[in-house]
Amino acid sequence: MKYDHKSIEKKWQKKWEKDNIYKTDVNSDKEKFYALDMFPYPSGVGLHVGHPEGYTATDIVARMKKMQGYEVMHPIGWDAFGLPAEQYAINTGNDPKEFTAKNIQTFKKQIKSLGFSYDWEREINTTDPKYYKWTQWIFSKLFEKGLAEIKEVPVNFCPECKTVLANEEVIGGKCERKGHDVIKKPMKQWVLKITKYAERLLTDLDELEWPESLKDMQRNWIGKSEGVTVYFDIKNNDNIIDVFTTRVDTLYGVTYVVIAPENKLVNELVTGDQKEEVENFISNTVNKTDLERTELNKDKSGVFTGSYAIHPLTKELIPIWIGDYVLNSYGSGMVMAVPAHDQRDYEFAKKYNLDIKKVLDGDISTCAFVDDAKHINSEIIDGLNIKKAKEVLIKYLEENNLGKKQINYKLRDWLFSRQRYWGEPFPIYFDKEGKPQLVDEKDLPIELPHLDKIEPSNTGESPLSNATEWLNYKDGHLDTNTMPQWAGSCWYYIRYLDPNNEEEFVSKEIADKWLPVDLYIGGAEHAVLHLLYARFWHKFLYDLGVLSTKEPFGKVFNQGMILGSNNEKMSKSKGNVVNPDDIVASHGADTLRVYEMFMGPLDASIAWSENGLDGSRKFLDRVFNLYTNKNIVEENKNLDKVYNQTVKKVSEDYETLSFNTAISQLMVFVNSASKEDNISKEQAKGFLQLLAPVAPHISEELWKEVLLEDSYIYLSSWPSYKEELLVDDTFEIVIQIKGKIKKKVNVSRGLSKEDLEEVAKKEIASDLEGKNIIKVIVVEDKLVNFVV
Ligand code: ANZ
Repeated sequence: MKYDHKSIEKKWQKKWEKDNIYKTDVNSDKEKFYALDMFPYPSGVGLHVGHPEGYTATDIVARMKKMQGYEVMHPIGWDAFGLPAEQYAINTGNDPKEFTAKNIQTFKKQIKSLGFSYDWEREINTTDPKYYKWTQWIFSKLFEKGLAEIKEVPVNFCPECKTVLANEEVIGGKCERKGHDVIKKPMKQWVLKITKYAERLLTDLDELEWPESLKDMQRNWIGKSEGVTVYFDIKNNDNIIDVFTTRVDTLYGVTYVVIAPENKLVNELVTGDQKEEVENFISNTVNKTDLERTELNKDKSGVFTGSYAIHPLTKELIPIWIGDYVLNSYGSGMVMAVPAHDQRDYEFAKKYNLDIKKVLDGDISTCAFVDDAKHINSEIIDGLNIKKAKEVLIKYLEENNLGKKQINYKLRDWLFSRQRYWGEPFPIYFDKEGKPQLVDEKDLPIELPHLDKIEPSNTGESPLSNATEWLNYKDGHLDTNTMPQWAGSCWYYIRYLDPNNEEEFVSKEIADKWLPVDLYIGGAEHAVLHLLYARFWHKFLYDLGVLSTKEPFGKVFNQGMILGSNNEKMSKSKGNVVNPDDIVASHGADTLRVYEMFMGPLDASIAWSENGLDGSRKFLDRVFNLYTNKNIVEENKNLDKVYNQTVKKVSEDYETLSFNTAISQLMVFVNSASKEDNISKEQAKGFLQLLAPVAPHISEELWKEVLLEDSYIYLSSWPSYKEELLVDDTFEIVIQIKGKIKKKVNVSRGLSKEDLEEVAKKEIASDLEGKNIIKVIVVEDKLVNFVV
């Protein structure tokens, strides 16, 4: 027998498929385990070696859980709407639907060649009307509950190409295609009110078994900040400047206030003599990104409005500036500036020669003093530290109606429409008065019409506005926007549970049994938005009463990146891309799986190595030889210890996703077994069962063809270990004469003191010859010392 991976892998894939062994019985009485992969976007370039990394990881756990007696859900599908397919279609004159269907075929073939335990009967595709019917349905519920609204929002617009651009298409303020300047253009857009869920999205993180770093990313994105809104009157103006501050204790150090260039108060505050300067300034800043505007190391610029605010406590006049470092979308879009104790204000004040007033006792000669200290120049809070000063001042401000406590979130409502073709249409029409209305539920799905021309139109309108006939609905016309790619991926893990249900998006009973997902593995690029959006929809569906769990994902893990062999990100232009098909052909799917799991910890980013790949293949060759060359016998106790250790370590390591160390242990066993003449049947079986989750094909081959087992290894029961066999039945003792070590020997456990003394005497008989033993000290399990 020869390890011919090609024929072995094909053979078993065919049989597994024919016997449908990976089918999930949703109604099974067994305990459930739901293993989820981030489903792929079926791009035109096919599978990347990064895909099988996460997929193998979930596959290992899913296979082990099945063998441990769980009913396992392990599905896959396609996140198939989105820009790249649309762009490709536009560039080549193809239809995105056909193009996507072709890509899915390729992906499917590639994924199947890797032998994952997917239940293909649950395959879903976000672009299938049978699927997006329910995406539209969820949207209609959001609309009914007032969580989806139309708002005028600035979108990226390229005046040269005359198109609206997605954020991903704007690179450094320029249109990705030809480098034109992109402007912001106000357009009517759908917005989902995720901010209503901000607090729950934050607090419920505490309960989740996610890496702390991942939770922190979500926390930072939500960005809860507790502070105070302080009101400033304006000289000769009835408006109020209400600033949000997290450092109200610095109020006495305010020397100017700054408002965002887009703030609605700007027009009212600018005095005649400042008008021209202000207009020039504003036209230069509105197109900068938020990041460019607020980053600490970026140059800050501003302009004086000509107006003055009145300090709420000292009644001093304070100049009102416009500054690009203030974001209109955060807080009130107005800031009280304390240059002595805020670095951004410090830089701004230095640049424009504004007053700097120190109110905490610290050094401000080169930069703002931002630490805690006693307050100075601050009347009622002099001598107090930050915490106490805040308390005193908040009380005073609240009592005198000069301010109030305030909680702000960085999280913004979710811009949910795109002026693009390749996405889900909205289940919305505009009636004769132009008011948005839900289409009747019986008319769902609103199918995406076929269009010959899918380019975004030059008014910035969605291409669907060209679908004249399709547009008509009742007394009005359908919405021409489409949903962003996030929509379909927000709830796909629910649809897998009940993919063919035509009555409901999921049967409540099935969802109750199978949610939450037990293990979710995918790339770190989705650590923030995808997980947050999915959690939002999940909580909304929970509130609707159609789901019973508050959170979608129990354990989440982000895999690292597989880099090119030159340690750089794999990319076509760098010529360092590895195609999994080539590896499957040259080394086999099992080798690829072992290799990717053995590269290092799952969350590390590691460079591809041909040597490493060859090493993994050699390991499988050794396994194959072991089983085809050694005799399988009823009993061989020599391997008891290493075998039991292997069962224990591999089971534990798979559970904690420590696949590299699990594979090391499998190698240790193979090394030990290779030195033996034969292997016991039980251990030969057990080892294959441990190997099968990583390398299912070779394990199945040896299981069936060498060990002649009847059932599939996937349907067998996970091996167990015996605690008492984990340790040696011998141990080492030290033999001394007058405290000097003479020899170390292994002796059997359980010997009495007298036995030990006897053994020791024999071992160093020559050293003791002619000597008079005065005393023997025996420390059990450790040493025998002869005093002569
Ligand atoms: C005065 C002050 C003094 C501040 C000081 C900080 C330190 P977080 O934690 O992010 O909520 N701020 C408020 N609104 C802003 C806006 N729209 N754009 C830019 N900056 C804004 O930060 C809140 C702090 O950021 C606020 O507290 C305010 O500056 C600024 F020694 O007020 B602070």
